[in-house]
Amino acid sequence: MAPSYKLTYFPARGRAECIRFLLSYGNLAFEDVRVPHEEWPALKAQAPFGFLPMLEHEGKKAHQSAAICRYLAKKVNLAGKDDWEDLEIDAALPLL
Ligand SMILES: N[C@@H](CCC(=O)N[C@@H](CS)C(=O)NCC(=O)O)C(=O)O
Repeated sequence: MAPSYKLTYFPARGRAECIRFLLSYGNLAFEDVRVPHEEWPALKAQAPFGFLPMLEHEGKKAHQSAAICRYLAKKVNLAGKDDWEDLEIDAALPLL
């Protein structure tokens, strides 16, 4: 069966690595698509905001690495236990 998550990014760690970590931590199988830079211009128009990373799941497309990480952190029980801990986690993120 095909993985239910598909992560698309460039052949780099960059803004996708935290997403890869969370998917792997949660044993959530995912297709790890790494678009060669020379192929990107032809695909850019299909990305929701014209940039990567993009996470696809059940026919939906998500963008913005921090938002994707928050979503996955909840899925794999790594989110804060309350709003204050969520704030502290967000504050620890680099500017994205
Ligand atoms: N705020 C976005 C920024 C995404 C972003 O800047 N992506 C860059 C790669 S790190 C990109 O897609 N560059 C190609 C382009 O803009 O055409 C996020 O965190 O996901």
